[in-house]
Parts: sequence; C-alpha cells; structure tokens
Amino acid sequence: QLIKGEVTLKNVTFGYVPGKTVLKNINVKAKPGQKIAFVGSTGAGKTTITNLINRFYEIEEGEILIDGINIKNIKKDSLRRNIAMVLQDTHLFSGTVRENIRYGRPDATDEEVITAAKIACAHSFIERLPQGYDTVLEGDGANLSQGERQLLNIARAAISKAPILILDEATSSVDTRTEKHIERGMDQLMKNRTTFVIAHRLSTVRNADQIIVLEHGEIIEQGTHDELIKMGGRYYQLYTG
Ligand code: DGT
Ligand code: MG
Repeated sequence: QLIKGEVTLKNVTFGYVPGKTVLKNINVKAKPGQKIAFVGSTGAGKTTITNLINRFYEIEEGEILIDGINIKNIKKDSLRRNIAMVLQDTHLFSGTVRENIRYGRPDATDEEVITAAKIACAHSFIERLPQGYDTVLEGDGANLSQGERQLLNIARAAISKAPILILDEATSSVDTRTEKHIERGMDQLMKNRTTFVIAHRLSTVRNADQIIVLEHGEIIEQGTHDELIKMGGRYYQLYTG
C-alpha cells in the first residue's frame, strides 16, 4: 500500500503511435492531498496524462513517480488499489449494483456501500431500481442512463480508500441539478487524496491547488486560479469565455 500519494511527472513525452507526439515534456509535482486540475481544449492531452498515471500505456521518455517510486516498479494490482478513478467512459460489469460499487473495496460492508452511494447521490435512483442494490446490471450498465452509470462510478471511488483519485469529466453526464447536489459529495471524495481533475466547467476547478493548462500536448500555463487570472493568458481567456 502506497501511503502518501505524492505523484511526480518528470519530462514525460508520449505518443500513442510512432511519429505522433501527444504529450511533450510534461512536468508536474502533486504533493500528497493536493488537487491538480488539467484544463485545455479537446485533444490537448488531458486524458492521456491520466492514462499514463494509471499506467494504461508505457512511457518512452521521462518518468512518473508515486511516493518516489517509478510506477514501472509498482505492481499493476497495487497501482489499481492505490488509484481510484471516475473516467470519461464509465466502467461497470455484469453483476449487481452492490457488487459494482464494492469493486472499489472488496471488503466493504453493505452499510459502507450505502454510505458511498449517498455520497455519490446514487442512493435514491438505486432504491427505485426493481431489486434495489441487488439489481443485476446488464453488460456495462446498459439498463442505466449515462448519468446513473457515472454516479455508480463515483460511488465506487467513494468506497475506495485509494490515496490517489482521478476524475475525468466525472459528472459530465449528470443533470445540472444533480451536479449541484453532488458538489459536497465530490469534496468529500477528494478530501485527503491527491486528486487529478479534468472538467470542462471551469468553476469546478477554481479551488485547485494547481491548475495546469495544456495546449497541443504542452503545458503552457500553470498556477492557481488567481495567479492565472492575473496573468491574463489562455486560462483567463477560457475562463472569461
Ligand atoms: P477531450 O477529452 O476531448 O477534452 O481531450 P483530451 O485533452 O482528453 O485529449 P486526449 O488526451 O484524449 O487526446 C490527445 C490526443 O491523443 C488526441 O490527438 C487524440 C489522441 N489519442 C487519444 N487517445 C488515443 C488512442 O487511444 N490512440 C491513439 N492513436 N490516439 C489517441
Ligand atoms: Mg479527455
């Protein structure tokens, strides 16, 4: 078990296919418990950075360290236990709602499953399902709406005790009312975890410890909301529309 959740990217350069660089010389240092936001236009490389932290792909140049350990030297199952994630594409399996939430921490009790669902604002829709928490999800949750699938993924992250959390457009499919409702739950989710958050709605990243602005795979600005607004550059443009 990794304890602190310090994440460092050092001179990371990456492409999915040879000859096409998607990330260029990325340097990020997330102290334990910090909230780091990635912003920038579609295709800028935000999801790709989190793919690399998750080690979904191997990097060619540079390195990623967690608590000072190169992630190449961390076993994949250990990495999975230490990083909770809510991704752009939801991941659920054929099994009950309860099993899908408990996947975030297999030894969780039924009570903890409900607490996590409440944090994720998922409890009320789950209770309305034919068998509640015992309702079987069809492949990848086809019998749920996209927003409901996201809430289950949030509940799964909430039940996990992983010190690192990745939120990639985690609430993009839920309606504005639920999104407003879930804000407190999201704060609870991020509490005491190193969090990487990607969100198009910039109001949700305002309070991040560091905001990193990406363009064509490069970091063009980095700082707090106030610093970046004062700078009057790309973030300022994005923020003021
Ligand atoms: P978004 O989600 O639309 O706001 O965009 P980002 O910033 O998350 O962009 P990202 O990291 O998904 O994509 C960056 C570039 O990498 C973009 O040119 C598409 C390319 N790319 C992303 N995923 C893959 C992949 O699985 N295979 C290949 N060959 N290219 C990919
Ligand atoms: Mg993305």
